[in-house]
Amino acid sequence: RVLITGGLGQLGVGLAKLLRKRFGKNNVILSDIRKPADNVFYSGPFIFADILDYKNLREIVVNNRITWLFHYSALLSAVGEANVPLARAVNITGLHNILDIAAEHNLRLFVPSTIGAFGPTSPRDPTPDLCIQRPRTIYGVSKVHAELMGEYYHCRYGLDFRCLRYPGIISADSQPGGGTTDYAVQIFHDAIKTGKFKCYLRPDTRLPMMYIDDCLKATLEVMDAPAEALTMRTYNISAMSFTPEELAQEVQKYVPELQMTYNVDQVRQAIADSWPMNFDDSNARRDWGWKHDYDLPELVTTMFSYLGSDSRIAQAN
Ligand code: VAH
Repeated sequence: RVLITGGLGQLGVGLAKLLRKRFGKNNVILSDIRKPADNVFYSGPFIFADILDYKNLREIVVNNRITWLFHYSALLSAVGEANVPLARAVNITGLHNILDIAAEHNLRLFVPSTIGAFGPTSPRDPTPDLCIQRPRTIYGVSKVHAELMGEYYHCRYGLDFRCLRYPGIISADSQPGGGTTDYAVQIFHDAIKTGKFKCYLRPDTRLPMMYIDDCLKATLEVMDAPAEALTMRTYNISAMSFTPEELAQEVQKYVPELQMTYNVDQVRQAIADSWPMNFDDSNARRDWGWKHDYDLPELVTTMFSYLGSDSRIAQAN
């Protein structure tokens, strides 16, 4: 049985859909500290759980005979900077709870890391798997901690810990949770709704990005990989890198009237400027045959095929 923490976030619902196809609807349990919309209950089991409640988590794992755990509970980069004490509690103490339970009950544990686990002193173009990691956000610090602790528990206690560093993830049917890359999702909705988009990053800010289907595919592949194939426990995965300007040009192929304006948010610009520009994921491609399917044109085509590209403006005129 599978448990997904932080299951109501941008990635959890899509991951549950994929896993339920594979393992059966009732063998994949979503949990989160938020009350879900009714339809979430219809698509499979949901349990309200606080990642800081160790005893309750342990009961959930034992009573539901959990064998795989995907740990998505976290405060992302921008929201974490706005509430460091909560980010430290959820991203670090919450992670400790999960590590102890996973080691105690011999779970296969997936914890996502991020391009945000690197900082201004890391090589940025490209950023390899192994290099200096001195991130400047509580989110990044907590994710480096998760990588180091997961690898320690793997070496010391034999925990089957697996970790992928995600780029900014773009999805059509779910909202990102307060990160720095969220603009790349919002632009699609605003282009269709109003034909206007105000971007909080400079036009030339290059960041690694990935379509959600590639992200979920990589996550399942690394969890399925035979242990002997994994020369590492934490891998970069990459698909594309783009700037707001490049994304806008691609979006304007569908919404020509899109007006892009820039209203830079210094906090998120500083975070983005400290992150990788391009990701080197050669280890993942070598060890378990990782390869992405969606480049920028395919991403934009897929997003508009999902959201519909006949902008309200065109309809209104
Ligand atoms: C964020 N979307 O912006 C998340 C992610 C790679 C970025 O970690 O914080």
